[in-house]
Amino acid sequence: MSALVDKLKALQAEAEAKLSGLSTTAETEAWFRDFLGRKGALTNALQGIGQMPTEERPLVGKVANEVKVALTAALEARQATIADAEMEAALSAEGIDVTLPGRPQNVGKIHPSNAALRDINAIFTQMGFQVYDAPEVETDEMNFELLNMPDGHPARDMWDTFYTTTPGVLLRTHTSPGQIHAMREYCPEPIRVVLPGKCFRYEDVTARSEMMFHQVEGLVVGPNITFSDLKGTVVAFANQMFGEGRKLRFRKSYFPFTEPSVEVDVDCVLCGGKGCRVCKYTGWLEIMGAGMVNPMVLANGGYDPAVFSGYAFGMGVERSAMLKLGVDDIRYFFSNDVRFLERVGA
Ligand code: 2NM
Repeated sequence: MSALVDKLKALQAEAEAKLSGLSTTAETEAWFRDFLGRKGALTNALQGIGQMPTEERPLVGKVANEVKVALTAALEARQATIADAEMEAALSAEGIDVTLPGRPQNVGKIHPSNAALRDINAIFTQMGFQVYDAPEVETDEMNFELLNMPDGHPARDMWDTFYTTTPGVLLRTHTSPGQIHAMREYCPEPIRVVLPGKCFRYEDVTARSEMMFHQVEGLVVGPNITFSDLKGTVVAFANQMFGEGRKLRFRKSYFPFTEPSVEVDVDCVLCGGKGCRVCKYTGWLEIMGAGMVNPMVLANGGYDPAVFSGYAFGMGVERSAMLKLGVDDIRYFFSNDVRFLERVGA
């Protein structure tokens, strides 16, 4: 065994001992220069190889290479450990833990009233209806008189009304006054309009009635509009809104602005008509009122009732949404409880 081999082994042991005591990247760079660099200890030690007997040279060369490989690997391992430690130290000094998961952003949902309004509007606009926007603050004339309910008409009792301090000005009790606006704007052209929006009624708030709610009314006026048109349109709507294959029932009813008038029922979406708590064991759910527009109302809208006829319908948006979503209390819609939106929002 040559003395040079011993020297190389000793050099390796010394270098490894020093390396394990290092704690900064700068120190490992100095260590590299001292031991493995071009003017380092290893190169230095091999300077004497030229004077060695030829047969000993391969062994020394092999050992020198092994030492170099071992020290290079040890250096890399030490540098990795130090880099980790330096990163840890920097992170804790900054006080930011980049491995913490982000805080989830609350994503909003569409209010179920608005989702139902959009659904209803979409169904009717695809059938050629236009959406007509009308005021929420109205006159007694628009809300009642022109809809065939002069002052003192008993049908006014169907709507307990919010009056303002200005005589003759009120919050609309239905979107029907908007129909007068639409007719007057477009007559004598035929029209197909839907009127979505808020309505206000002075009522005791219960699970079934709020004092503010949304309605969608529809109106079609033309030269040959019949009850068959009304029926076909309502059937098409109900199948899209509540599911294909729905059964409908038209019951005679009364509204001051239509004649004849009907109430429209759909077979209960929950029990399929067998009878359950929601349909009060009748198998039917009431979804809208409708009828042929009273000639007086057509005339008030500017149309000649001898030439024009029309049908109209009206439905409660929250009512429809409750049936669709299985919500049993209308007060959830306007109580601003975010859990309701999370559960049934769209
Ligand atoms: C309903 C039911 C039946 C209706 C009628 C009219 C107008 F102005 F054209 F005559 N607008 N809305 C109507 C008819 C509304 O809601 C339950």
